[in-house]
Amino acid sequence: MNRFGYVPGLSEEISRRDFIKLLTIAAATMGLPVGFVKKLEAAVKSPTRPPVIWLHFQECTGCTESLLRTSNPAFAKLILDIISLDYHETIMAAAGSQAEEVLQHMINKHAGKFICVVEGSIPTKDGGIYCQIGGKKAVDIMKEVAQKASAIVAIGNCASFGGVQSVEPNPTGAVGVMEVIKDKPLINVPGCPPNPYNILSTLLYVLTFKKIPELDEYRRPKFAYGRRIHDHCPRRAHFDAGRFVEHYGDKGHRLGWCLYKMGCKGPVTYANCPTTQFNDVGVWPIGIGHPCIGCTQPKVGFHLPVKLKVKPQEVVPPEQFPPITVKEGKATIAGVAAVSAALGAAAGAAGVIASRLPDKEERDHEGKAKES
Ligand code: FSX
Ligand code: SF4
Ligand code: F3S
Repeated sequence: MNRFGYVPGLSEEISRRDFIKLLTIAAATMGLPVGFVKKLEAAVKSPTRPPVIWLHFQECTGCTESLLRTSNPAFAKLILDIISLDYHETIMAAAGSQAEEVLQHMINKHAGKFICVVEGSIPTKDGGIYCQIGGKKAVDIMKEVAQKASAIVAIGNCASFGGVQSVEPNPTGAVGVMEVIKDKPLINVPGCPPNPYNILSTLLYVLTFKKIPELDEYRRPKFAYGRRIHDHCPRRAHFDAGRFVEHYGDKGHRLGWCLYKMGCKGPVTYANCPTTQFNDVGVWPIGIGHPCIGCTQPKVGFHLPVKLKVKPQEVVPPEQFPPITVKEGKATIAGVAAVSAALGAAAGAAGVIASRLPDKEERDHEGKAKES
């Protein structure tokens, strides 16, 4: 059965070079040494690919779209190659009652063995009547499919935490899958949309190691969501030095200064966006001059006003200190602007500390900086 409609690029073969490149990026995303690429390759080429049933509920389908329309068509092919995609409403040819039959057939055929990938939130208000497919409530479909699944991967902020639909007054009572399904291994891969490499790496991890990766308190894989954006943001030096964008298009904006005053949620959001970035062309929200809205973080993305300034959670000490010199009673850092840009948080943090210290403290600080 040809299950898929036309998806640009999917008919093309992946070159060996592209294949190894993608696996290498996935290994790096998981924090695995390059030696693991061979292990990932063996898992991808294994004849026993895990069956996957992919469900859609309240969402914009941006998660699937961003996955399939990546600038690298080999990526979509790889992700569809590593799994045996047996049901996916967006790209399968079947529709209507034929689609419902396929779903029933697949969950029974692969009972206890398939991975259920979910996109979209689940409405729970008024008995769940606000999202129905083929006359069945989303919440009932979810429970029925989950009961026979071996594990669930909730992708996107919607499926993970309720998404934009769950913002107060949350008219449909939208929740993430983990609020409805409590008795199955469940991984959240949030983002709006999630980074395709995080989806690929999560699926590859499960496939290769036959277990779910280490998760944080929100069930996110730690390899992708273990670091706060603010702690590895390339604009961090500007935050520490007190150089902020005040208005879009102002001098600071043009110079790439910190977006904190524009409501950046990087100080309370955990994700690998600064390092993994999107679309193979090195872009991500902060990189193109927009504050992070916290799309990977529960109760942050969509819940907090975009312009709201968040309270940084803790001060993380800089990893390096530039040399401090005292000129006319004022502490300065040699070439602070250039050094800040090169060293990131470290130089900027030392800069802002130094500019506020009285003379004696300046000297003490200088001494400590030299010792460390
Ligand atoms: Fe939500 Fe995904 Fe945002 Fe859209 O499926 S995470 S609204 S990108 O599409 O669920
Ligand atoms: Fe980067 Fe935002 Fe933190 Fe500024 S506030 S350093 S832009 S994460
Ligand atoms: Fe989302 Fe912020 Fe990353 S908005 S894509 S978590 S930079």
